[in-house]
Amino acid sequence: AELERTFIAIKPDGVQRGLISEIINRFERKGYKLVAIKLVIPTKEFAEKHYDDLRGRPFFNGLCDFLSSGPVVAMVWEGQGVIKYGRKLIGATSPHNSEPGTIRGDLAISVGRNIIHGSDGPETAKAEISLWFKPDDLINYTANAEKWLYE
Ligand code: DAT
Ligand code: MG
Repeated sequence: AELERTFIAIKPDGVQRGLISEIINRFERKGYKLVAIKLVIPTKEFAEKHYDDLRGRPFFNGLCDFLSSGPVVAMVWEGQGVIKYGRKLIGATSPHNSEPGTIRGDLAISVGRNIIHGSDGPETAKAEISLWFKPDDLINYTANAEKWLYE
C-alpha cells in the first residue's frame, strides 16, 4: 500500500452537532488509516491561512469567522487514492448538490455549514497537512487490516 495522505477536518458545526464519530466511522470503515488527529480551536488568522485561496470571495470573512468559532477535529488519513476518494465520501461543496450517501448529502443542508473539509488535490493535501501538523504528529504504523485491504 502507498502513503497517500489527505487532510480532513470536522468543522465546528460537525463537532457541535455530535457528528465526530459518524464522520470518522465513514473513513475508518472504508479502510483508510488515521495517522494524525487533534482537537483545536483555530484562530481567525489561522483560518485565513487555511482558506488562503478563497481570499477575496464574498463569503471569505464569514467562512473564517465560522472555522475559528469553536473546536475543529483536524485529521490526516492515509490510503490508496484517499485524496480523491475522500472528496467523494464528503460530497459536493453545497449540500444541495451532495448525493445521498455522502457525508454532506446525508448530514448537512447549507453550504456555509457543510460540517467537513477535505483537501482537493495532492498539492493542497501536502500544504494543509504541514499547516495543521508538525511532522512528528504524523504516526507511521502498519494497520493489521492492510494485508486484507490491498492486493
Ligand atoms: P470545499 O470545502 O468543498 O473544498 P471550497 O474550497 O470551494 O469547497 O470552499 C471552502 C468552503 O467555503 C466550503 O466548504 C464552504 C464555503 N463556501 C464555498 N462556497 C460558498 C458560497 N458560495 N457561499 C458560502 N460559503 C461557501
Ligand atoms: Mg476546498
